[in-house]
Amino acid sequence: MKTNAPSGLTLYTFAMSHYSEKIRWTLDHCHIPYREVCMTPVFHMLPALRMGKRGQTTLPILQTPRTAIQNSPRILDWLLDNYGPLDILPASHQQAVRDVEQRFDAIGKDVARFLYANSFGKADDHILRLWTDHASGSQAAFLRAAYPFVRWAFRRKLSITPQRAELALQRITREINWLDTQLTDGRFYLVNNRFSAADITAAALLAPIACPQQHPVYGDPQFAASMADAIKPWRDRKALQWVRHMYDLHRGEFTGGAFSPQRTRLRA
Ligand SMILES: N[C@@H](CCC(=O)N[C@@H](CS)C(=O)NCC(=O)O)C(=O)O
Repeated sequence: MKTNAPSGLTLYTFAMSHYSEKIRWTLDHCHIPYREVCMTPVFHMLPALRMGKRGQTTLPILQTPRTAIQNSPRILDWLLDNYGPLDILPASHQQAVRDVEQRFDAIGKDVARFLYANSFGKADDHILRLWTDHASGSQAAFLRAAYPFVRWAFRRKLSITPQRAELALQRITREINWLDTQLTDGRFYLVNNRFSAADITAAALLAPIACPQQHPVYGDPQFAASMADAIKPWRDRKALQWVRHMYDLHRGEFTGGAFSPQRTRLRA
């Protein structure tokens, strides 16, 4: 790690965001100190626009002493430039790692679509609870009152229609098939037989489906139970077992301070 690396990093996330988990895991694994701020949907929009300066409202955003970086691949680039070399982004296999990263980043929206399509409006819809977990009292009250409208707006923003949900299912299945195929030759890690950002990205992006017990949101038995029927066709696939195994072996502690150690350790 570079000795002149900047300190004072703040990672803005949603607790349930799989792209946020990719960066959170990277920081934890690389022992880069940071503070995590879990934002509340809707209330994240203005701060994200202001910090990101790219006309986009997505999280994660990494706030550094000098700048703010939005978009997880750009955050990895910045971490490599400022804290490199990083064992998870080896120079010798950089392109192969980034190719796998891109592949799983590309289904992130499909995973979100699948998740919301199978949660919104169901009797055991946990989304409001998850969205308000880190909210202030007034934010939670607003979201509770406005939930039907926010849910509608969210469906529109993510294009959650029966057709798009079906397409999402097909695209996720394609990547699960790909991952299964990679693993049939007996390999354990996706690139160069070593744990890398390729494994972190694949596992983090599939965590909402694999429900690894260490995950502060998707490891929640209540959440897993609410998604059990939807996830059933994939649950025991080699690819998803591999995701849970990556969490078992490499997830380690959540050091950003947003989740109580008790909450994450209980399931570890
Ligand atoms: N390409 C982005 C995608 C991030 C993304 O889609 N984040 C979602 C949460 S998983 C988000 O912030 N959605 C809220 C919004 O777009 O306002 C990345 O890799 O960081």
